[in-house]
Amino acid sequence: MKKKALTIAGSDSSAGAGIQADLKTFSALGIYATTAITTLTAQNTKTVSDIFVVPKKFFKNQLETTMEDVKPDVIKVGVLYDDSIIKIVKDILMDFEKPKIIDPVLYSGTGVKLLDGNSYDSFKKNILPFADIITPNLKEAESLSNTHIESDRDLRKVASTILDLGAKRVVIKGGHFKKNNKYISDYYYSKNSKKAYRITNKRLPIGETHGTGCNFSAAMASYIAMGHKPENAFILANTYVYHALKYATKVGDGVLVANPLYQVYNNSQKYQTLTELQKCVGYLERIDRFSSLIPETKTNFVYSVQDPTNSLEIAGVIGRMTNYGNRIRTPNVIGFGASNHIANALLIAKQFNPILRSAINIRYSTNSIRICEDNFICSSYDRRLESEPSKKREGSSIKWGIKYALTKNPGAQVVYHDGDYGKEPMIILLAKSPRKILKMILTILKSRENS
Ligand code: PXL
Repeated sequence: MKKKALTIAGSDSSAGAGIQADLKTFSALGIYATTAITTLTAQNTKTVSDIFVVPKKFFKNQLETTMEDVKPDVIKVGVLYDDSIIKIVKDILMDFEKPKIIDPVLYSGTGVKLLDGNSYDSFKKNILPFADIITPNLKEAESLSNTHIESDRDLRKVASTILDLGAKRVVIKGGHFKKNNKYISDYYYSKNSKKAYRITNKRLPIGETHGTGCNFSAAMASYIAMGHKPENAFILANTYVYHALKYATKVGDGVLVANPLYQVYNNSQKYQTLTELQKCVGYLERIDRFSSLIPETKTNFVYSVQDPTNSLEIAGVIGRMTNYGNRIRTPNVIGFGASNHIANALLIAKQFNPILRSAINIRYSTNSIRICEDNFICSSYDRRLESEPSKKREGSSIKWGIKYALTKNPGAQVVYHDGDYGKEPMIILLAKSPRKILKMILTILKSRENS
């Protein structure tokens, strides 16, 4: 049965943090999440302009009605805002025997108070002791322990104060340490085992972000619900958030927001890309006389994810397609990063025409060129014009050539060159999808039949 979580937290109308971030993370990690909303915030990536605390009676009703039917495997607690909410949550935590992850949210990423100053003591007394894991950032750890943190040497003492207040484990997120540092560490301390762990990542050059803490604690809660040990959940959640931050997005004029759905989108797009290319390679194998279009240096056929950052995000045929009598043979294995040349050609072409996602190289002949010129937008380059240093750089000729040809004609669907000393001439077809490439190939073969 699917694992379930309950998140007790505030709504962030800009959807980078709070309930909205929690739902994205729980869903991305395959956990069904229910919600009990403590506060509604009116906010954007620059500020929180208003906060509405959900009336006590209604808040309680959300919790009771939801939990009576949908029984969570883990509870995650975020913004509580004031004592009226704290008391109700305390009663729920007291009776809940499964893991409880507490994110002691005191301020928004933009610096606005999310726990009323008069309610700190109540939070420490009524909520903190129920934490199986509590996840403060440096500022929150300072407030909870009444200790100023100067360097990471202070952390053990701070952690032990927080553990003495009743939490079983504490994860201190060190993201705000020494702003210029190249690295960021997160620290894990456990009361029972007396063990401590530290994970260090390279600091990403993205400045302040919004929603990181919520995504981290929701990821911890997800991995705990799946049955991971707390120290493993710490490692997994750290990796998860690192990716969410690496692909943080700018949705407004203020801070960036984390992108907890990055891996979901990326994996699903990669799967679609692979299966579609595989299908089209299968069709190509069945096209009569396609073998006559395979050049001496053989063919690669590539399909890229929507916005590839490098050739590893472009699928191709591992080992290239070869002609074999009048048929073709492909190893029939498609993989990301399988092509260097054609993938690089596509990457350059995308700079001129971003809708392009697929490419193939075929044998050069004057007949094929004539057909292409009659049917498609074409451009060409002369390899003899490439500078000597560029020629010497491995793999750079094709990049230079595509750039040259597309500068002349950015809408080109076909780019060709007629070779150089010891270099085979070549035609490259470019299109939105591998299916469009197949159509172009059928056009070329059919026209050759008729000529
Ligand atoms: O990131 C902490 C946080 C939690 N919950 C809500 C928030 C924020 C930060 O802005 O708005 C609702």
